[in-house]
Amino acid sequence: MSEAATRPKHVGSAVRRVEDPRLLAGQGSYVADLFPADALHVAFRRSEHGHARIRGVDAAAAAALPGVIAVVTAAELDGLVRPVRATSRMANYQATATRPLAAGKVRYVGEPVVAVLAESRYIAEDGAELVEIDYDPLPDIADPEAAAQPDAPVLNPETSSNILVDRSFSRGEPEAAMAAAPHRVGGRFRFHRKAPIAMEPRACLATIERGRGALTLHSATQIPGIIRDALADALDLPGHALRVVAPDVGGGFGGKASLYAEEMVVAALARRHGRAIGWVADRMEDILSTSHGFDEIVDAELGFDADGRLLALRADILGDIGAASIYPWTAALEPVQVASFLPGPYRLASYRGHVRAVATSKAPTGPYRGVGRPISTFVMERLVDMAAHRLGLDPVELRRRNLIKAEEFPYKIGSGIIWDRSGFQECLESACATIDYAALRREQEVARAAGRWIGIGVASYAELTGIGSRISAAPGMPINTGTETADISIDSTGAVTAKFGVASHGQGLETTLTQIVADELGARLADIRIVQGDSAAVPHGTGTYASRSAVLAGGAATLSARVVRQKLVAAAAHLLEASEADIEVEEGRVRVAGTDRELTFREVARAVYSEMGRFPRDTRPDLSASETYDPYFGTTASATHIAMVEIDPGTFSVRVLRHVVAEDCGRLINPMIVDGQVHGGVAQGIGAALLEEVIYDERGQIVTANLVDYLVPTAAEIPSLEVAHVESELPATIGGYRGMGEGGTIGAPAAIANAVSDALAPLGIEIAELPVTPERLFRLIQAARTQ
Ligand code: MCN
Ligand code: SMO
Repeated sequence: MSEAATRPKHVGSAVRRVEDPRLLAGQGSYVADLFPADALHVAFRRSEHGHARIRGVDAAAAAALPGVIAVVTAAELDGLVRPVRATSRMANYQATATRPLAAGKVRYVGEPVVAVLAESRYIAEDGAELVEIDYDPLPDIADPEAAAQPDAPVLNPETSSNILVDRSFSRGEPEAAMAAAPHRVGGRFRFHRKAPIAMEPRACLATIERGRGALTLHSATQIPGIIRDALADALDLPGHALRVVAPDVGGGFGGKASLYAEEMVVAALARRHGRAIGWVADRMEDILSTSHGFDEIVDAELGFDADGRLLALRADILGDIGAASIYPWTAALEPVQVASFLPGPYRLASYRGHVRAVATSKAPTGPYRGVGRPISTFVMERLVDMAAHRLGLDPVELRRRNLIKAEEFPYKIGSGIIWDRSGFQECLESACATIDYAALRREQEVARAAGRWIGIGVASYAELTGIGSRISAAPGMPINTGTETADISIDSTGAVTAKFGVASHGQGLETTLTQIVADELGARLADIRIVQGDSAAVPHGTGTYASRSAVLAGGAATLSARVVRQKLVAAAAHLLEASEADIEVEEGRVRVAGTDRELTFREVARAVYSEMGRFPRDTRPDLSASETYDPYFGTTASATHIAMVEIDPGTFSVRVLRHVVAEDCGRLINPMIVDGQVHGGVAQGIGAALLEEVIYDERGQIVTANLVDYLVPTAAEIPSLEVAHVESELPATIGGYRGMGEGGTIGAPAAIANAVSDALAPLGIEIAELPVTPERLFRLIQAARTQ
């Protein structure tokens, strides 16, 4: 290990975010800021039907509108852009195509059908309204359970049924162990669909380079590398003629982590017209057409003995994945993760999980912060609490008995996932200490005696982060997401540029990657520039999602910086006539240890690049490196959340009074950024627990397509959060980092569901459906009272 890695100077400290002076002063560049004055604008005419055949499109009135350049249907795009397919080697998987525009039929409200190209956004929108589409309504396929029936009408013509994925996991003796278990708890759990509401809606802008004809797509995306590779296929272009840039991006939360039809249309039309063409979603179309998250029905049962030892777990998961597979993740992404992570951080020998992903006439689901794990954690943590309740044990004590202990790692759970050493027990104890659990329970007693509905909820979880090629490549996805590359160089002015394929959209990666490069290279923070979000930065890179960037980009940064440092040391040793072992590098200077003989990076760089005579011809150095990191399996992050809630007996609204998170993300690169990530994640988890729900009616009409009907939490709903960090044992990843960007959203819904159940324990109510809105609570309480 290098000296810098053992004595980090910047890593571990709350370095102020280097991107903030730009972003907070309104100097950021988002896609909508980049439109050249002569850019053409696209507006989409979207389906108003959940499921219908397109009989015909009458574009005459739209085309006649002054300023409209073209009205484009699927047929016109045929030779210009090919559909792409999220392929997979999974058994029982039916692939569907991602098409630029609906062809033949529409499958959900909001699906793009016609693109109108015009001189301005206003004209494009007016034109889109003038398009007449003749529809022939088809049978409703909005209800997931009905859509899963063998005789249900089929939504996607290329599939034989609506079941796009059907998969089972089994380990141990699930049936026998369950039958023999002295106690069982179970139920039917429902987690409703969410929309990832980023501050900036989706947007993209294609420009054509004069002369060469190369295409650059600026997109509000998390995955510029994946979009580049997908569009290279769809448009049949070599990578050097197609660049995808994610400029400043105002949040994504998973909603910007897939390829979208609009990107295909905008790129294809820019090529056809040889002009800059762009599109910016408004809030309503963003809610209609950006991938939704979650949406599962889980029937689950947990078997355990009188000591509270967990023995067997069984679950049937039906994931409503919406109209089709999303590219490149497939329909398996969300529901299969529910099944994969359901056994959680517990010692549990027998598991059987069965998961089906069913297509319905709703917007496709895709990644959403936590992916599957907020649901698996909700279900498992509810079951664990129900078991504690059954045995009259404290929920913390039951967890303490079953959480995997330090000496039991690595531990393979029922779905085959292997947990490496992580602080499961330590997080539980740390959360209890931070919130003073015993005192909190006493406080609850007093409040209960006074008639208040106060509850305390605990939730523990584990997640796999920084996933490497072993897992990402296994199901045969179209693109490897398990590696990242860092290209680092010191230029002839001594400045450091570090280029990455990851794409920060709120995580502060410019800052944290700067910290790592500064430490490993011995450079000053101010000398380093991070280039990210650009497909041209490195030959292969994908982007930022799946809590991977600290591990993968941080690891690659470390590897490359170490090589550059070694080259710098070798060059400086030669210039200073010293041995390499005596050279120190710190704060942008190289020095012979214990002397005042030193050179700045600039002086070394000048010698290396311009004063050629100072080095023998055959040993002339360079000061750059491009290394790739593959963490192979990835590493386990874990946490325990404890929430205290109060239910208003008049309005049935739930207020979160306290929320503590104790988490293990290995070595912290920047504690302030990590805390901020936890805060944001918990806020989204509170939204999922109490407020947010995309609702479609039985005809597939969306009834929550604006921020009046779709409720996101505001500062008023979020308590002041308390976060504790546990560094159990550093994982084997380079740098010892574990990912954590999603964790807040994974733990919070379960903790709150347990807290609400605890508050209502005197009424015998167990929460099995989220969000637990005032209306749902009212009905549950009414039913309990009339029993
Ligand atoms: N970090 C750290 N020390 C660690 C681990 C992480 O300082 N031990 C820092 C990282 O350097 C990075 C941040 O914490 O600055 C998150 O790191 P990581 O866990 O690697 O996650 P990613 O950077 O890959 O971000 C993806 C993750 C996901 S999947 C979603 S969804 C999500 C999230 O990040 N969406 C977000 N956080 C978000 N934050 C904002 N503001 N906006 C979003 O859309
Ligand atoms: S849902 Mo995060 O972009 O993996």
